[in-house]
Amino acid sequence: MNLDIDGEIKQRLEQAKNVLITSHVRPDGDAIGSLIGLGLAVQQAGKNVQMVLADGVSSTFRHLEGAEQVSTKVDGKFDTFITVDCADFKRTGKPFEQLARPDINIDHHITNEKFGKLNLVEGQEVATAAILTNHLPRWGMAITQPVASALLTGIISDTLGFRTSNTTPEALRQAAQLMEYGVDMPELYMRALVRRSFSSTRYWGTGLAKLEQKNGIVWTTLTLSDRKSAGYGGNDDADLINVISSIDGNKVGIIFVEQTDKHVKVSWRAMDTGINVAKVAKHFKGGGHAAAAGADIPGELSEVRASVLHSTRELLNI
Ligand SMILES: [Mn+2]
Repeated sequence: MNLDIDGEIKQRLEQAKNVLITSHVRPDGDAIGSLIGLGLAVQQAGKNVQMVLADGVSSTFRHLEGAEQVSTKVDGKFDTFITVDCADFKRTGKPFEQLARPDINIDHHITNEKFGKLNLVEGQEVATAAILTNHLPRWGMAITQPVASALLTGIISDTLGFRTSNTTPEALRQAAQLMEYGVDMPELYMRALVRRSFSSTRYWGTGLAKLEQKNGIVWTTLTLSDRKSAGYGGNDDADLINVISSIDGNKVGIIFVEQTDKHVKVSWRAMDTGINVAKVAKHFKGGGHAAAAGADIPGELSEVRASVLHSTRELLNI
């Protein structure tokens, strides 16, 4: 029988006994929500599930049921390996460096490299969690309240609360459908997007104090010592990019986050429709979406910043 992608994934999951699921480093709400949503659904179907994230679950998302099961190391045997919300296999991080390519790759990034044996890549969906909302029932997997909470968190996070330009009526219908499972949407919304820790707010302060703008680009830089002095434990921008990209009078927002091993994590946001920042991210071997993209660029902070500002202007004609 010639199966379609849903048929093939369903069959693969039915045969599975021990399932390993992961997502990308510095996981956002969609990475975590998709991982936990799929993980719990597969578990409820009677499989052993290992949910692993190289960087673990940040405190922002630890309220999700299932977050306590997420580990940072692969432990023991598995027969089925799944990645979610991961455009590039290398972005799974260190624990996965020696592993063979995954059996199933589920993602919504237009730059996805289709590195899985089975690839469910839907670039028009607002979140990987939105893909799972549609497909889990087709694989015979039940959406329960904890699964719905995790998936709704993914949709809320990637659409920044339904305000990104790719938000569709379909995304609102998916969210409404997930709410029907008794999910507390305002609470999930507050947790994912509004509530902040004291240290991450201080960290924002250091980034905001260094804000610069030139030629339609607005940017800031966060260093290792900024994190130390703010007492911020993560190695990301604490979503400051979403504040940067709300600053009027610019076309592109960029944030530079210094990393320990001599590289810089760069995030771009397009603030004008018609600008595709994935193009410039791709130039630096990163990826993402037209409106939001990122890359890990080796080198010293000031050099990376100069090169990125130059290429952003040149490649995007701004
Ligand atoms: Mn996503």
